[in-house]
Amino acid sequence: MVTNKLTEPTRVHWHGLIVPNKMDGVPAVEDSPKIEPGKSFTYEFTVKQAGTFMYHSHVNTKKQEMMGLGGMLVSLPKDNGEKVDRDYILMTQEWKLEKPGSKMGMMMSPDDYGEGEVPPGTYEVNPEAMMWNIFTFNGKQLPDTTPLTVKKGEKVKIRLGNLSMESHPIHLHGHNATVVAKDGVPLKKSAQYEVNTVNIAPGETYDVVFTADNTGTWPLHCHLPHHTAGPDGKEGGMFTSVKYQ
Ligand SMILES: [Cu+2]
Repeated sequence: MVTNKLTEPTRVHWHGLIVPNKMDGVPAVEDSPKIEPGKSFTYEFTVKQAGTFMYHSHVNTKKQEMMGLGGMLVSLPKDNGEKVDRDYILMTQEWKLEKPGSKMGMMMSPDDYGEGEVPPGTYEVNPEAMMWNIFTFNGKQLPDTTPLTVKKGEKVKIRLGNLSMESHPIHLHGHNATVVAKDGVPLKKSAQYEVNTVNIAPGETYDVVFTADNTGTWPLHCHLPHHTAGPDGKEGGMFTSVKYQ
């Protein structure tokens, strides 16, 4: 059941899941009711797919989705599928935090904080932005992202998803990983391929699997330099690490 505590209608879309039309959550074009403020709606459907999916608002998306109304959704087969030792999720998002007193607009003004320039504090998220100054994995930026811990010899899965406005080429140091699924669809063995960078377009999910065979602490980050800008020229933003215990 979803209860709408916003001041405007909303609806949840189950991104990548094949559900009855009424449950799909796009009231502008489907027979799929809006949830009005203060009202609730119970979604009912049978999940027949196993894999990595997402969910997000599909009403006034440029505001609601871009202010964070979304997340990732994993469905496991009854036998839990192919065994891995670690199963991690990384979801990419972008935000524009407003400098107090600045005039909110879609674009950056010279007075705005740029990437890596937002001092610690509490800010309004600009709901209309088309340019961003904070880039996050699971809602956190370096140094507050949580390293993905592994032990030597383990098989590690990372489920990558993108609910932002831009593509993010996610790059892993020290290992190659095999892309085993895209958009919740398992790839046949003959279609799987090895990478150390996977470019995730908005709306895509990728499952990659690698063997932890190279001890150390290895960066895992977006390869767009402006998305990993931190204060004083340090690394920040969409940046975490694979850390051997
Ligand atoms: Cu990026």
